[in-house]
Amino acid sequence: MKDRLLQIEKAALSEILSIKNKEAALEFKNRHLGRKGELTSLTKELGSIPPAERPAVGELINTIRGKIEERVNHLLTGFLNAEREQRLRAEKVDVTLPGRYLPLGKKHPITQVMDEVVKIFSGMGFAAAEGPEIETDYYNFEALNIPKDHPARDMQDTFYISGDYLLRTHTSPVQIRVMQAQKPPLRVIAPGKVYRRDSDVTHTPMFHQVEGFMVDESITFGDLKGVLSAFLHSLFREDMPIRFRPSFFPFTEPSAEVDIQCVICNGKGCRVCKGSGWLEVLGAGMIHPMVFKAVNYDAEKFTGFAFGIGIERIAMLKFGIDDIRLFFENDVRFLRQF
Ligand code: FA5
Repeated sequence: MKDRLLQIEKAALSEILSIKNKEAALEFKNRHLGRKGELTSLTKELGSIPPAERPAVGELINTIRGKIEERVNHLLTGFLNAEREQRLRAEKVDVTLPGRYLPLGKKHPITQVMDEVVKIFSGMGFAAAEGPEIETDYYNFEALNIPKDHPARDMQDTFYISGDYLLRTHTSPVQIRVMQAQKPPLRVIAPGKVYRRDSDVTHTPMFHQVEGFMVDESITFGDLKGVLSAFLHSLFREDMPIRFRPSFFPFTEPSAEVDIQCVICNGKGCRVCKGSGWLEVLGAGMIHPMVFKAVNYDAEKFTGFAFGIGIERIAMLKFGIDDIRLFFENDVRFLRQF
């Protein structure tokens, strides 16, 4: 038994010298020191030798086990250290390398203009409201004094869905929804998407409007002019010439359209303003008594004005864009300029 043990020791210690990596070291350790290893089975055989020899043999087994264990653990530590060092070297960050360029996203030009318009009106005390894009005939037309078969329905080519439902053609139905829910005094703006069967260089089937209205006991056309002039001068420039022109909307009386001097030719007359020197930017007027009737407001007591701004139109003028469809093609070469 003693000879066998010394032989095992010799073989194991010489094998250790040829171990080249962690896997081989683990396999070696398991084979010699594991539960099924040679030394373990010899320990089990201790019972078959004379009792007097057992302590000495037992001690020898432990000494050999200890020696092998110490050598192989030393080897393993070396492999593990080398492995860690290699990993750290691979993870090393070169802080002197130039950074990777991540292009910054920006707000769409229409959103930029929309935000600016809302900000100017918020500054004048207007609160924002919203309404649904799928509307009923009642809110989009009827309550706004446009009964069925009224020729004014032709002013806005409508996308009908089914039955009474349609895609709203303007943000004016939000006037009705807000006035049904709240009592004057009111100062509200309602930004949102609207839809019409329309498509050319100044019209798209989906576009954005900002509705605005103010209702109280003594609101006059002078207030309308004051608020809209202040708005346009703030949005464009302080000395921008503007004009109010008589117009017609079934839900306002009197009605007006507001023009600004053509930003392309500065009023001299060009292709964009069709030689007039002026560009229309919004519709407005004093809220019609029939609209107040629809929301149960006392038209003898309250007056108010309302307006609707076409945001794409404003964006075209602000940025000098001559085809509205560019805003919706999502060509990043175009969008990157804003
Ligand atoms: C209206 O939609 C009225 N609701 C505005 C209003 C509100 C008047 C409150 C009085 C009181 P109009 O159809 O003119 O009006 O449209 C308003 C603006 O939307 C136009 O001046 C124009 O700038 C813009 N617009 C109209 N159709 C299109 C379209 N297809 N594409 C892009 N912009 C459009």
